[in-house]
Amino acid sequence: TTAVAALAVGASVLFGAVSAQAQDTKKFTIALIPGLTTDAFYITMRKGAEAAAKAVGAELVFQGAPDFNPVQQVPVLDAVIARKPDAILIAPTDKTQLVEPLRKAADAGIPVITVDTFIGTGQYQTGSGDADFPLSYIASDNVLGGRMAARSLAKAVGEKGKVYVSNVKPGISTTDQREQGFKDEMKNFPNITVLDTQFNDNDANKAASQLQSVYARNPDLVGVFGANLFSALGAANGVQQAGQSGKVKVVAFDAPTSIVDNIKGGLVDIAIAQHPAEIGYFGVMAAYAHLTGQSIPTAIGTGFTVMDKSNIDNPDVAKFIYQN
Ligand code: T6T
Repeated sequence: TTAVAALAVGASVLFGAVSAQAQDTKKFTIALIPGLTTDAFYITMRKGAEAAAKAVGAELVFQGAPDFNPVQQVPVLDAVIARKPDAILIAPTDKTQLVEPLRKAADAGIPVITVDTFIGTGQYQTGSGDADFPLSYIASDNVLGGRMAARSLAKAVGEKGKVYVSNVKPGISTTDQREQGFKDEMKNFPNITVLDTQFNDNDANKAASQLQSVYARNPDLVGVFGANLFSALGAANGVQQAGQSGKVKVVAFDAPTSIVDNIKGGLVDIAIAQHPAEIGYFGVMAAYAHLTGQSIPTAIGTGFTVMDKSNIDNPDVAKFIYQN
């Protein structure tokens, strides 16, 4: 009997090992839904996500809409849920409008992690029950980013004069927080007046014409903060079209190659580059950790690199220019 028992133990150890290995080699499918597909920020995020997926042997599915809005994003999300991936990473395009569509994923047992933007308050797993069901939020500190932009712009304009924020639309967590941080920080500069925010709906052409109208109404305009890639690009183009290159200072959020060209050409003073590849990488790693039974942090903060003429050719800085 002892020999039989030993054999049985041996077999169960063996089977245990086999099933553990089978579990280890299960190929997880992780979906990444960006804010929109044709944005160097999300294209770069995808590269980081793919690197992480490769490292853990997961499959990454990248599916998104052509424009940044909930009307287009929700059907993409529904289609992804129908494919039953093991986890969903998503940059929700609206703090409130994506709550119920994402709850469907959570109710279907699909873990949800938000990257870049958040839903609700962005504080997850608190037991509030409203929009706290995502497991983790992986992103830049956007309030801090807005404060950094304000300090840079204040310095560039000699701490006085009229400035404004070129922004996308209210309801997007990232750009709302950048504007918030910017305005809070500007309270430290009593000689700077922050004019009304101009909302461009993520359309660079609209941002450019808004710059020209604001300038026409305020010929003493000294600066503009472009709160995301398209806002910044459009505002910079508007400054150029108004013939004010170098006179109306531009601080840009995000760092596509076009903004880098504008830094080199003197149109843009500073770009605050996010680290989208880092967001994608840690997003996939967090999903994988959860799927393999590890606990994960409810928030992971990623970095910034501030780019200007003086450092843009430094490889340690240039590696954060967004990819196409
Ligand atoms: O600024 C990024 C992103 O952080 C934001 O949520 C939306 O706009 C960008 O994708 C840039 O276009």
